[in-house]
Amino acid sequence: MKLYDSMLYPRETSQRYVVDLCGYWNFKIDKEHNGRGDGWQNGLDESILMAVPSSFNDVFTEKKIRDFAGDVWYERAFYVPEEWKEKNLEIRFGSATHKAEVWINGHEMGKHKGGFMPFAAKLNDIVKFGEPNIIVVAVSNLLDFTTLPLGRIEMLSDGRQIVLPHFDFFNYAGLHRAVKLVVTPIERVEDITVVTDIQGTDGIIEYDIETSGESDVHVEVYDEDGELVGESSGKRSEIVIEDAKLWCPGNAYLYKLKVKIVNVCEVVDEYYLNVGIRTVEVKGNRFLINNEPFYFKGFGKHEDCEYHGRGFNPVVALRDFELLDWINANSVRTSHYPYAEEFYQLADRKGIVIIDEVAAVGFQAVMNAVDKSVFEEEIVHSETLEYHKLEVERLIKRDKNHPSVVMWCLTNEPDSKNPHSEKYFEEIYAHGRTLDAQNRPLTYANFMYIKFEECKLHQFVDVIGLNRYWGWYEKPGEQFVDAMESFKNDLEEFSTPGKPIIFFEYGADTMSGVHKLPSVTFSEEYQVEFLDAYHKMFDDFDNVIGEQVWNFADFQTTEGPLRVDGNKKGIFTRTRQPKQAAFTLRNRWKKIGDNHKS
Ligand code: GCB
Repeated sequence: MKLYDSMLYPRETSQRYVVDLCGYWNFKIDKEHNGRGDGWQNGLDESILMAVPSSFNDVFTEKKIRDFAGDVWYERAFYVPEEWKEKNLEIRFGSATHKAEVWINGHEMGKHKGGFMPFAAKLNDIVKFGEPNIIVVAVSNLLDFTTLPLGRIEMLSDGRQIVLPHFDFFNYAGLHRAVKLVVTPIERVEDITVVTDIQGTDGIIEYDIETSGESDVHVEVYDEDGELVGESSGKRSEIVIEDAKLWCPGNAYLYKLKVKIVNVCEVVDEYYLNVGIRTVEVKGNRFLINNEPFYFKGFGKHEDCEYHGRGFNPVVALRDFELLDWINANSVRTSHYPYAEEFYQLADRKGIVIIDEVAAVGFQAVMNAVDKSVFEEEIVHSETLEYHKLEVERLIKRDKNHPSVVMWCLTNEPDSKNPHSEKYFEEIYAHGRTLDAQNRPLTYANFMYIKFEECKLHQFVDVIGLNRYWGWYEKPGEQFVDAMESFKNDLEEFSTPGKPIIFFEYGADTMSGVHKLPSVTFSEEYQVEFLDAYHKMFDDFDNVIGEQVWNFADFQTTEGPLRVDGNKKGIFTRTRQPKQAAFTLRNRWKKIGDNHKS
C-alpha cells in the first residue's frame, strides 16, 4: 500500500461522488512518542475531540500542548455502501502538516512528507462495504534540514523536545485541509493540462488529458451563460473560442471545460475545469498579462487566523478577498507555502493575480542564530535538493491550470551569498523550467542583507523579488532618512535591464490603536510614513513593477523578543480590521490602477 499525490481537485459530476469527512475527529497527542508501540494505529482509546480542518495548536489552553513536538493522532469511522464496489475509491487529504502516516482498519497505507500538498490512499482492497471502517492518521510537526520549510529540534532541560522553525511564522500543524472520500469511475480522467493563447479576437484553449483507459475523450467548452462555445475530441487538441472574453486581473471570465470519457455512446466519466483565457510574459522591464503591462499591488499573506491557525477557514478566505477588493489590491504572493486549493479557485473567480510559492523558506542562518549557513550541511546538497525539486513538481502539477497563477516563486530569502547555493539553485531553477506547459516566469525573494553582487541566485530568475526592511530592522525611527539613502543604493544595484523588480515584502510592525505624534516605531503613524516613503522610491524607479506589502494581516509566530503576540506588520489586524495604513494604500492603489507605468 502506498500514499500518492492527488492533484486533480475532487469534484462531484454525473459520474463522480465526493463525501466530506470534515468535522470532529477523535484525537490524541503522542506525549510518550510511543503511539505505534502501543497500537494506536488500530484505533484510539481515551481520545479527545479535534476539529478537521484545523491546526491543533490553538484549541488548547496548555502551552505544552500548543508547542508539542512530535505526532498527533486522528481517528474516525466512515462507511462505503455496497453500490460503490465497482468504483475507484480513494480517501484524499487536502494537506497534513508536515508528515503523515495513515492506517485503515489497522492496515498500513503508507507515509507522506510535505505539509501543503494533497495526497490520497486507494481504498478498494482494504475497505469493508456497508460496515464501519476505521481510519487513523499520525501527523508529525517535526522539521529538519530535509523538510520544507526548514527547522530544527531542540531538547529542553525537562526532557521535552520542541521545534525551532527557521522562519517567522508559527509552526502550526494538523489536518489543515479537507479530508474527502472520492468516488470515481474505473476508467477516469486523471489529469488535465491547459495552455491558453490569444490570436486577434479569438481565444485558443490547448488541452492535454490523461485518462486511465483507452475510450474516447470528448471536450466541450461552455461560457458563463452556459452556452456551448467550442468542442473537440481526443486526448490532445485545441479549441478556438471566437470573440473570446479574456481572463483579466480584476475582471475574471471563466469558461467551463467539460471533459467526457465516452465508451460506445455511454458517458463513463465526466469532469470539468474552469479555464481563464490569458497570456503571461516578461518583456524588457515589464510583466505582461494579455500583452499589457501589469503592475502588482497587494500583499504577502499567510494562512493564519485565530483558533484555526493554518487550518483552511472558508469564511476568513472570503473576507480576505472582500478586503483585497476594498483596498484595490490586484495580487497576492502565497508566502511561504502553497495555500489551500480553494484559495486559488476564489482568486480565479475574483480576478486576483497569484505568485505561487513553494515552502522553501528557512535556507539561512538568522532566525534562530545558527552560526553556519544551511548550505554548509552536506545533507542539503543531496536529500533536500531532491525533495525541493519534488515540491516544485507538486506545486506546478497542482496549480498549473489556474489562470490566477502567473509566476512561480521557488524560494524565500535563502542564503544566496553562500558559494554552495549557486549550484543548488541552478538545479532547482533548471528543473522548474522543464515543468510548466505554460512556461510561466520564475522568481525568488531576495534577503535584504544579501547584496546584488553577492547574490548567486538572481541570474536564474525572470523577475527579481526583493524583501526590504530599511527603516525597520535597519536604521529605524530618527535614522529613517539614512535608511532611505541605503535603500536607494541597494535598489540601484539591483536594477538590471530585462529583469524587472517586484517588492515582495516591505513593512513595519504596527500595534493597532497605538497613535503617536510625532510618530514612533510601532505606531500607526510610523507605518503610514514608512509606506509613503517606499512608494515614492518605487515611483522613481521605472523597473519596479510591483509592490506587495508585508503583510496582509497580523499573524502568529514563535514567541520572542521581536514579536508582540506575533508579527504585527499587518495592514489588517488578525481579526481583519483595518489599521490607518489600509486607507493610505486604498487611495494609492485606486489612483495608480493596474497598469501603473505602462
Ligand atoms: C522576512 C520574511 C518574513 C518575515 C518578515 C518580517 O523577510 O520573509 O517571513 O515575517 O521578514 O516581518 O521580519
